[in-house]
Amino acid sequence: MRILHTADWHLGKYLHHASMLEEQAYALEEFFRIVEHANPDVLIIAGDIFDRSLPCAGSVKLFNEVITRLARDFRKPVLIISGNHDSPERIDYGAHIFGISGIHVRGAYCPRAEIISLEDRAGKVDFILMPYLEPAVVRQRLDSPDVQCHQTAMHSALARFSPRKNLRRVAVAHAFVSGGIESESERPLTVGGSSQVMADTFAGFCYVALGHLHRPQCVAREAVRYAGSLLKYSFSEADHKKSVSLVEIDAEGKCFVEAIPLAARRDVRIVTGHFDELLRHTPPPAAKEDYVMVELKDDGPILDAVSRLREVFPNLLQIQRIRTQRGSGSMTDSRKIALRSEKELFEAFWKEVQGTDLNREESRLFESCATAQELEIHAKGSDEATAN
Ligand SMILES: [Mn+2]
Repeated sequence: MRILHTADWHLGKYLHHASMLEEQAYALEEFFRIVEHANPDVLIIAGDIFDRSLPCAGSVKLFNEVITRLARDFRKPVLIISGNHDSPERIDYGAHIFGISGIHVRGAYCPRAEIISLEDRAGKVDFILMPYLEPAVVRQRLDSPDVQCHQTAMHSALARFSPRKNLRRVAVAHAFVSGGIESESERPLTVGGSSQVMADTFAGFCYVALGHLHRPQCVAREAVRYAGSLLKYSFSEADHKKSVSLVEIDAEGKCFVEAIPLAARRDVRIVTGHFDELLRHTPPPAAKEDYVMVELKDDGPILDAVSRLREVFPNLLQIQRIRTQRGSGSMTDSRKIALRSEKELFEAFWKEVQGTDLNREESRLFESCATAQELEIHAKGSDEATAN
C-alpha cells in the first residue's frame, strides 16, 4: 500500500508580519502535482491544518478548496487529524458528511472512534487515527485518573485498540516523540512537565505518521516519521528541506520511505554580512522575493537600516546584530549584573553599543546625570512620604 504523508500545514500562518497564505496556496499546488504523480492509495494529513484555533476566512477557504479537490478529483481516502494548533471541535465540522466522500476527519478525541481499514492486494491495512491528545481531555473521556501526561495519554488511548492478528497497522498522531529535533515555529505542548512520548509506545505499528515537529525526520526507527511542515515557518528552519513522505508498505508490513521535496515559491533564508557589502549585493532574480533575515556584522549605529536594505531584499523581515546577539558572557549573568554599580553597568552598556570605553568627559556627564536623577528620586520619595 502506498501512503502519502504530510502534516503541519499551518494555514493562515504569519511569518513575522507577512501572511503566508499565498505561499501556502502555491505549495499546495505543488502538493497536488506530487499527489498526481505518486498516485498513492491513501493520503494522511497529521494535524496542525490551521495555525490558529480560530482560523482566518482565507485559510478556511483554502482548506475547503483542497479537500474538495481531493474528494472530487483524487477520489482516494484522506485521513485527517487535529494538531495542537487546531480547535478539535471546529476541525470536526462536517466530519460525518466528509466521511461519506472518503475524507476521514478526527478532530476531538473520542475513545469509541473506529479504525479505518483499507485494502490492497496483500490484504487489510488498519489505520488508527489519534487526534492531538490533551492529557486532561483523555483523563476525563477515559475516566482514568492515571492519565497525567502526554506519555500516559498516548499509551492509554492506543491501549483501547487491542492488537489484532493483522500485521499491517498504521498510527496517525500529533505528538512530540522523544528524540525528535525541534524548531522555533512549534508551540510547546506543555508549560513545565514533560510533553514527550516514548517511541516504543508505538511498538506494533508498521508505520507511524506523525505531525508536530516541523523538520522532516525519523525518530528511533525509519517507520516512525515526521513528514515536516508545508513551508519553513521560522528562520530557525532556513536549512530545512521540506518534503512530503511517500511510504510503501509491503505485504509483510515492511516500510520504504521516500522524501519528496516540496518547492516553495519564496525561500526563507538568512543573509550575513556588513551593511555596505549587503547594499551592493544583487540576489539572483529567482531569489529576489525570498523572505530574508539579515545578520549584520557592523558595530556602530546605522541609520534607517531596514528601508535601505529593503531596496535589495524587498521581503526583509528581521535584522539581527551578530555582536549584540552574542554579547559578552558577563552581561547575561544576572547575578553578576546585580552586584555591579550603576556606573559599571553604564560603562559596560556603552562599550557594548559604541565599542569604546567612556572618555573622561562622558564619564563626568554620566555622574552628574546620575546624581541629578538620584536627587529627584529622593525628593519624590520624601514628597510621597509627606502626602501619606
Ligand atoms: Mn505544527
